[in-house]
Amino acid sequence: MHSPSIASTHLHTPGEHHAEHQTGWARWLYATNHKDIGTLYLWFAFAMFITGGVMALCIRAELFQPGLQFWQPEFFNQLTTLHGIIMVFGAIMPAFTGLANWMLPLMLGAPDMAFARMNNWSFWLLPPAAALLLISLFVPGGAPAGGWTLYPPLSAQAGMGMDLAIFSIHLLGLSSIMGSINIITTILNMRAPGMTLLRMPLFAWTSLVTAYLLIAVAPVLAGAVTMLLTDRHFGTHFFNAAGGGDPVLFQHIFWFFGHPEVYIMALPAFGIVSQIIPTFARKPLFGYVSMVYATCSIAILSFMVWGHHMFAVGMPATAQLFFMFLTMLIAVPTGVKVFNWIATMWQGSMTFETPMLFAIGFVCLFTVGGFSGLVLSIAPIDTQMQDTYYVVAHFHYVLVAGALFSLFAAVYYWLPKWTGYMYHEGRGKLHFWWSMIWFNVTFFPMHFLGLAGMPRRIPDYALQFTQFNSLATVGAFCFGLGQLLFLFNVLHTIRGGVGPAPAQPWEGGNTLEWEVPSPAPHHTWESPPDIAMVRRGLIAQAVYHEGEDEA
Ligand code: HEM
Ligand SMILES: [Cu+2]
Repeated sequence: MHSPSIASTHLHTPGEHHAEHQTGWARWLYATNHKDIGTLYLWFAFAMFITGGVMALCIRAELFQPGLQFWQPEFFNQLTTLHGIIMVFGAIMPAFTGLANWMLPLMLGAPDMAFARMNNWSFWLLPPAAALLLISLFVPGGAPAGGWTLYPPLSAQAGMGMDLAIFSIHLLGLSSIMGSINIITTILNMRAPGMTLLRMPLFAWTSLVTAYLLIAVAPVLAGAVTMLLTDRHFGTHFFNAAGGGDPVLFQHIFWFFGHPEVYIMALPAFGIVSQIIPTFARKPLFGYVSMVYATCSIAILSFMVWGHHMFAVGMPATAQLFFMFLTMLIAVPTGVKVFNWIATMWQGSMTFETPMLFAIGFVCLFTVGGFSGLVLSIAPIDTQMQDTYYVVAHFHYVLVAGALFSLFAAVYYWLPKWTGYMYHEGRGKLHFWWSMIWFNVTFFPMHFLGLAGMPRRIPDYALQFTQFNSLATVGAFCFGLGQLLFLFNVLHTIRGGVGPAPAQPWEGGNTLEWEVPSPAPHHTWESPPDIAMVRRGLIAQAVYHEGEDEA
């Protein structure tokens, strides 16, 4: 990809050119190329997904039968806590950042992320953070066991594993903030000429809004855990009632972070699905601008609903009503999105390759999770359901069927671009159907368990909950096994798959990443794509009307 303008737009010292051709470990340690860093993020996230997944299976193994079979209750609580923290901060969030790194410059026509060296730091903070979390298993007192929400007084009294977790969260927060600065700057400053904000691919929009959310709330979490740290070691009493503090204050601060956090895991998924459905429906995304507004409305509303996690701590009825109605209001922009996805498919020439299957699976199952969320938002119902398995069912429909399925969709969608090879379609579909079936076998019964009153975060339970628990455990082990097929599919593709992929393997994809060869060369868009190319894609996305002037 050499063009005469390189010398003028791209100031290289000769030494830097050498750095770009580094191989072996140095290539990854000193990586500044957005594609290499994206790859690092994605593999890290996958390793964490397996780690957190093994913990989930340890939990489910214990819950196969009533009574204690495998773990002491203390260790069971460490398992649930670490599983939650690792999945949220180690698997889902880094995977989305990895995708943003890989795809944003390609989709926007930029040569790289705005701050390539900071990008390297954003990634390399993650492995030490993960190490701190895992080391906590081996210190006196063990890993944190107060749940991923780290509520005091449990978290205030825990052993030094909690301190390791707090430092780990500090590192993860730093990484997220740097990653977000990079994403925002890249999107705002490095788009190809002709691509105005309201003509960007939707994945860029959701990445932008997500990055703003992260910059707003990562410091809030950092503050909460720092206050916890000073309570534990430096004699403050923020959350200690005996010293005039209030444990409920922690909940307010935590959930002011925590609720936007769930959208940090959901919005990028919306963006991915909004790329994939138009491609395989061979139709432009229905209601592009309303999708952008819905994304922004969801982000803004997400700051005003944290109290729905605290209905049961005791709050005035007026506050309950406030949080209840605002929570329900989020169903409106979310409904707009679901409507638009369906309208995009409506009368489209659909085909059902693996990415499309995962995307449609996402829409169906995320809607189930959305409805159970709506149920929980009703304050008088939530006082019954709080801390039962209904909640566990709800958020796994949103996080596994939502975030994780959209990630699978994204991997299959862009794998040809990343590796230069096509994956095996039959095995991709097998991975989808296997995951779809066993996911539901695992988590659907949890609704019934919750409605029947089974509490979450317990290693043992009353006899009447046995059948549904055994079923859920069988489902979880089968689901877990199926993910080995995913790993196999990816490795098989990297090693040649079923053959070389063309630049544009999908008939209906119009965004800029399909204009570069497969695999995407190490350097792309060293000079921006020409305006005709940008416009061609935009017209196909129907966000550009011919005759409009370039702004
Ligand atoms: C797909 C396989 C998975 C299985 C079988 C699974 C299973 C479980 C189980 C059994 C619990 C404990 C519930 C309790 O006792 O309270 C749990 C908690 C949790 N899971 Fe998962 N999970 C899976 C994936 C995920 C993913 C992908 C996420 C993504 C964010 C996630 C996030 C959480 C969170 C936040 C908790 C709460 C932890 C806590 O209570 O502190 N899980 N999961
Ligand atoms: Cu919430």
